[in-house]
Amino acid sequence: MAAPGENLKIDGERLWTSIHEMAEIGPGVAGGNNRQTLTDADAEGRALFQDWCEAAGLSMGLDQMGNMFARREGTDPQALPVYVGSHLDTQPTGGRYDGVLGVLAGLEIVRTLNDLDIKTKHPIVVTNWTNEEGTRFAPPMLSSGVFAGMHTQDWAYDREDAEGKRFGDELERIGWKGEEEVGTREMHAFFELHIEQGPILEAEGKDVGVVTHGQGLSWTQVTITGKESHTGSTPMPMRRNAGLGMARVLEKVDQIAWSHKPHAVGAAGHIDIYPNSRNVIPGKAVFTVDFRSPELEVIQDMENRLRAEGCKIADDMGLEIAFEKVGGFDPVKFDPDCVGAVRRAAERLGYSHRDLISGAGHDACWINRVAPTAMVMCPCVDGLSHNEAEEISKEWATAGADVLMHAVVETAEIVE
Ligand code: HGY
Ligand code: MN
Ligand code: MN
Repeated sequence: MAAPGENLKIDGERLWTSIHEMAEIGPGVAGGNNRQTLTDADAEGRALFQDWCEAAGLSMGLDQMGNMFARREGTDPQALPVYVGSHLDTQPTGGRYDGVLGVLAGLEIVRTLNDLDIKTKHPIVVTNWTNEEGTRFAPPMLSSGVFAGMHTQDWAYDREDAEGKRFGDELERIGWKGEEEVGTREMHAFFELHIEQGPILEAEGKDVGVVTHGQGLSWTQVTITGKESHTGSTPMPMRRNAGLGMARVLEKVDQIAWSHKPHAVGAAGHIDIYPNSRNVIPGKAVFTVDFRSPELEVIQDMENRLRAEGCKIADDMGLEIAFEKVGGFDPVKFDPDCVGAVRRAAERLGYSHRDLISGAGHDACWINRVAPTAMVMCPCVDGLSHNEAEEISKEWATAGADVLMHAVVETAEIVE
């Protein structure tokens, strides 16, 4: 396949402007974003994205999980499209670039090809996957997971947020539930640009990450039950303190992850304590343990040790403990041909680059099960993400989008 010329570049200024226009929707309280999935802010962001796609001459498809597919025709309508995208939903204290960079870089590719009147044999489809973050409705990558056949749609529709609202009802309420059956689309390939959300690229002074693998993820929700009682008048030996039990389990989570250094990681980001009153011994603690590793057997070992150690701690303290697997996916090896297209693009464009294992989960991790898939990453300042202070440079965004475009256009086959 003919490779695009090294002078084929996106319009970095236009991409940067679009990213910051999107960032005005669902603002956080500290300069980032709170555009959680299936909120009114998510609906507003989707509408803006749709407007931009239509202005770029794209036709929008919408499936029953709210996944958005904006199509640019190819010269061969029978050819399977090359998909490119990410997610527009954010964490409650999210940054402006996590997910958004990948969706809007896909749109920027189309805008650039339109400007230069470049045609490709395969259609190109810019994608927004619903609920990648999994913070309001667990698990993460929910809708790309349904698309890839990892979850049933009914199960996804029944996921509930902290207020007991159902995913299916909220999708209906915001008016972004489509007619199209989920997962029927066939892809020639899928590419996703994402910020690294880790420190490696910046520390090594590299412009681009060529993502060869994604580490696996395991989310176990733990419920510890003790007995609510007065913090003043209950003698220490009589206490059944669920909060203390949680603290001891979380100390074990840290030790388990460290025991698999340097790659494994473990922590709990979601923690609810009941009744959360200053003078009541906690009767219940509910928290989600997030374990990750590039090696499946390490993840399995960490899950098993969490259960064994947790039961021991609960028995010693006269507490009850229950475990529920609420999310997870195996480590991912991306498609070598697509990874090669990314690497060749970085070389052709003269961007410094290095192979990378993704520390975070992405929609590409699920789509890799149904189509040849690869990812491009750009650095982020101090490796910080899932924090409103998340920051990247326009140059990093531009380099990542240039590489993404070359990989997409080479795979979609330029028509001279
Ligand atoms: O959890 C993750 O890795 C992703 O950011 N949702
Ligand atoms: Mn993301
Ligand atoms: Mn994220």
